[in-house]
Amino acid sequence: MASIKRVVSVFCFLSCFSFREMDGSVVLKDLQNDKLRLWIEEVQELCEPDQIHICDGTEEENALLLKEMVETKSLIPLHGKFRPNSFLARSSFEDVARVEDRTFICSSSIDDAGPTNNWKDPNEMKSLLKSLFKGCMRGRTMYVIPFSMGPIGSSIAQIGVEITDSPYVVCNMRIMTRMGREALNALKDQDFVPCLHSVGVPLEAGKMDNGWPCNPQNKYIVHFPQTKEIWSYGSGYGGNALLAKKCFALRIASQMGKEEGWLAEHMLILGIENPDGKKKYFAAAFPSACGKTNLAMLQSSLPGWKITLVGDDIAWMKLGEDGKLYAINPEAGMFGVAPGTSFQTNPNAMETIKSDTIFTNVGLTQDGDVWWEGMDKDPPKNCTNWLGDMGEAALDQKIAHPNARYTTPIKGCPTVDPAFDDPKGVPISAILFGGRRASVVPLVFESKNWRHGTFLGTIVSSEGTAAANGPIGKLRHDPFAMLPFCGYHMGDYFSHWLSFEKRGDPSLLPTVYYVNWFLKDGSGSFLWPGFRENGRVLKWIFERLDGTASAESTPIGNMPTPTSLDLNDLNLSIETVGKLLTVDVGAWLNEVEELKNYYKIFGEKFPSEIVEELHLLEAALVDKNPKPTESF
Ligand code: TSX
Ligand code: MN
Repeated sequence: MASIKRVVSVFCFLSCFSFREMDGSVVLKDLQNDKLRLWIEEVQELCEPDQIHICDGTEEENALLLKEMVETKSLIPLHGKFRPNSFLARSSFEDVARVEDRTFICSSSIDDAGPTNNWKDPNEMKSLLKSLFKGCMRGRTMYVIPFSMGPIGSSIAQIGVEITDSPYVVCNMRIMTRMGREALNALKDQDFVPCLHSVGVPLEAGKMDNGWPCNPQNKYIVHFPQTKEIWSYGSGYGGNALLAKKCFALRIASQMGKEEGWLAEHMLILGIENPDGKKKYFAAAFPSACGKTNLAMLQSSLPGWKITLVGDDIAWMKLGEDGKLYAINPEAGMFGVAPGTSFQTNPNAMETIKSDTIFTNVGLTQDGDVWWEGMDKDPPKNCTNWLGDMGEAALDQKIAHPNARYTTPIKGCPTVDPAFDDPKGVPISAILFGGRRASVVPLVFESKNWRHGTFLGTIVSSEGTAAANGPIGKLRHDPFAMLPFCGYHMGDYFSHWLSFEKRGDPSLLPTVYYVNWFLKDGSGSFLWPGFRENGRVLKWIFERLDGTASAESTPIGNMPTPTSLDLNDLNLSIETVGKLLTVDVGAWLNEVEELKNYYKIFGEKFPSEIVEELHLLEAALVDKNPKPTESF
């Protein structure tokens, strides 16, 4: 049932058009939640929209919004034969990615935001935002989107409500979250996280919009961790506008987790079943451009080993009554990077995005299909690029923007895990950290205990590629892959992780592993085939947890013995295997110095336990070092 409702008495085509379908729709006076009703009224008064639409999440509502966006040229419908129920959006060239320098954590004290966040005084920021938002929705519809992060009714789930003036945001939020009447019903009189968003472009009477309104000079992505509010202005793109994702599910939720004793993490969740039908769940955190989404949807090369998808980006984890750590994926969709996605790198993603997908900033083929770099060899003839140009004008330009995206329902993935909707969540047996390292970090090693595992989270770092993470080859630290996403001081975040050792029986906590698919030989070739073959590393981890795979203790942790890691049919030379599974003591001693230096940025709040772990590592390395380095 479409839920278009005129709250303000302004004549409007949209509300008139759908009048007959309004009977069952959600209207303001129906809202049981006082905070929600008052907040909507407050925002209406501030933003002065022409009308209000409370979203019910139905097919009909979605179809109506999509139809409208096609009519206003905000969306291009793709060819029904190749991509049924799928659309292409082209953003402004000035609005193509998250904007970290315009992202703020407004805790009352600067010390609560820490050295890795931009901080502004919450009162000053609030008044600045109020002046920006004043009248910002004139000429537009204000959409109210109730959503649940996680299976509705789960004790780990949370409710949020996003108010936005972007119909693109509504349709994306419908894929990314459990959105609409069900979430509203679950809210009852409980608290929720208010997420206010505007593209920051009031529409003058009689004026038509361009396809992607935004306000590039005035972008603000603002979080109030104490009061659990999000205000976002000026951008319509991804993490800046779909406020349920990075803003709520990571920045605000990390603060909630600290207060309430749980974890909101930038992690995929996968299920892994061995040939005997025994099943475990792993969570994994990687910095960008390490193939996290590819791992989440992996098809293992090993016969009988089945990997299933619970989540590709975010995990919320809480201790269960049995003392184990349970995870839910708070999201319902994937907002994945399109370039590089192919039937070779991620066949399950390619299957998932065959229908019911919104593409943003990819190329458009002559026959109404999508294309991006890395999908196959050459672009089809006369392919329109992400800016809408073709031929002469498009020379020198990539077909797809490097940060082009697909928004697609997780349920459309052929390997979605049966427990995806389970309100209990899934018990996590292993947590994997990793990064892109051409040297130093071996293929896989195992932590000795929770504290050492937490230390491994703090040392996560990745080398820049042409596509991401700054200068090519330069090491960028990204502890827990949470650097841009922790809503409070990262020193306190490390302490919060350490605290789990004391919250219950530490032997029931997941075991932490560190992996690196990106080791290179002297000539710059990758030593490990990666992709489907990573299933072999997952198998070793699985069997370590079961006590059936052996390991050798090293200064950095436990590593596979040569025969415990299944390398059958890989044809790797003994030399290559040696390089993949060696601890380069000298290189690790340099790494220790690098870490000592890096840790300085966290100042007073850096936990002494992690310093101790670093010293233990150093001592173990020195013990093994055949030729002491100059510092000794
Ligand atoms: O996603 C990747 N994974 C994880 C897969 C589950 N990528 C792509 C990274 C960019 C997002 C990888 N790239 C992986 C990997 O395991 N490994 C590599 C490096 C690599 C690249 C190409 C080959 C091998 C390794 N190709 C051949 O050897 C033919
Ligand atoms: Mn992410």
